[in-house]
Amino acid sequence: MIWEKEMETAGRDELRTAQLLRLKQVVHTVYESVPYYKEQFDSHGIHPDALTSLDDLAKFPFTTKDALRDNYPFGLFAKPMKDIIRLHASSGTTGKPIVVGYTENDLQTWSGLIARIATMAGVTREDVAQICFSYGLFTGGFGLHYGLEKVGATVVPASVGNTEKQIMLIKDFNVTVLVCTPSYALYMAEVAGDMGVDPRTLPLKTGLFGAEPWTENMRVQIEERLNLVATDNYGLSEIMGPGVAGECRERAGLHINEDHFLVEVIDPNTGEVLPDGSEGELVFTTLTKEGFPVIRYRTKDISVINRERCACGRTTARMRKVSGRTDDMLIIRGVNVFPSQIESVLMEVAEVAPHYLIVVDKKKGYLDDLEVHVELNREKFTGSFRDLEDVEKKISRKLANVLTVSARVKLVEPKSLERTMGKAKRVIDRRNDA
Ligand code: DLL
Repeated sequence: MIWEKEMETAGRDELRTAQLLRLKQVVHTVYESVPYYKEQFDSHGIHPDALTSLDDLAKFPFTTKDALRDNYPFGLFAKPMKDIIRLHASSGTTGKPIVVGYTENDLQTWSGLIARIATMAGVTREDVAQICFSYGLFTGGFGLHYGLEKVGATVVPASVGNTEKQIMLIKDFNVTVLVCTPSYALYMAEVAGDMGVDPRTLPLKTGLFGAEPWTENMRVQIEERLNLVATDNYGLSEIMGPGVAGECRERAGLHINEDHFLVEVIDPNTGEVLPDGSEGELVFTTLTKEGFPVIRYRTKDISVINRERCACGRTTARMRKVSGRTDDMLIIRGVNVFPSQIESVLMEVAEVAPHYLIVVDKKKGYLDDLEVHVELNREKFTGSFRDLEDVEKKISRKLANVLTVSARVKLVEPKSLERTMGKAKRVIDRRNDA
């Protein structure tokens, strides 16, 4: 089923016409109602009237996280506070968060877009959906909540924490859709096992996973352990929260809700707009947001755009699964290394479990040292101490092949690495510690 068939299957020309109309409006709105944008556009010598085609957007300046932070808390809102009926904030661990505001129309739009991505993933009103994202300033809990209600699914607002109880609810309420981060899904499978419940026997059918990067190999692990179809969905607070893009059952890229979010891919170093099919940084412009419209927001997320029609019938652009962030990239002895490359290798090794931590340090005070901690999988590893070394060496070799830089592998006890219920922390970089 397609939630908003007319929009999701519109011809490209029709879509572009609608986008242009909305884009013209939003650049005018921010110019007139948000002093920051007026100042930015003026200093770049560009006026909203200069936008006559979608390509003209490239002439407008980018908006960065710093700009949002500098205007904390409400400086970039385009509506007076009396029209803002909800606030959320991004999950920054340091400094001030980014605060986002929604008007009543924004919330309506948001739940409609979540309804789209949930429907794409195969959710219907017959489903019981357990939302294990935190309900609070984070956009995950409330965002998915209202959209799933709109679809007509029975929503279980379980939030995060008390994982044993979560498992009990899944069983007792006959929950068919699990909504959380992929890393929490894996943790749930583990906790179920500890409780003596075979996670494969849980009633779950579909996973709506998002809010953090995860590889295709991680997907295989989750599906195998939980016996469900795992789908990916993407979003960010600055643009809306979840609901920016999601996978259909083809799982051949995430459909971007392009009639609401205009996407560009840029070279992160030069800022140049790249053609479809090129890997680069995603940049989004909101087309319909009233409370907090954003022009050319640099996400730092790395992906590739494909605008071919999907086998599911939808015509919206698809983004490849996010492979990482420009600021996630580790430079190890001059070589660029992405955590997703490491994850991909680890997930293919039977003797280890899908829980890992990347530790980067400086050896002898100057030499970058990459160490990968990964948990042993007791079910698959039955060998002796000597064999452990062989497994470590095998993984090291595979990593060296993929990364072109050497990494030490340290097998650690099962369940010894920290588990998170939200976004997993995969990297500890100690190089700049005093
Ligand atoms: O994580 C919104 C969200 C909630 C999306 C629930 C999906 C489900 P933020 O906390 O602002 O918002 O974090 C946004 O998380 O820029 C990406 O780096 C990352 N991210 C989000 N979804 C995905 C995904 C929410 N599916 C930041 N794959 C984004 C990879 C993702 N990274």
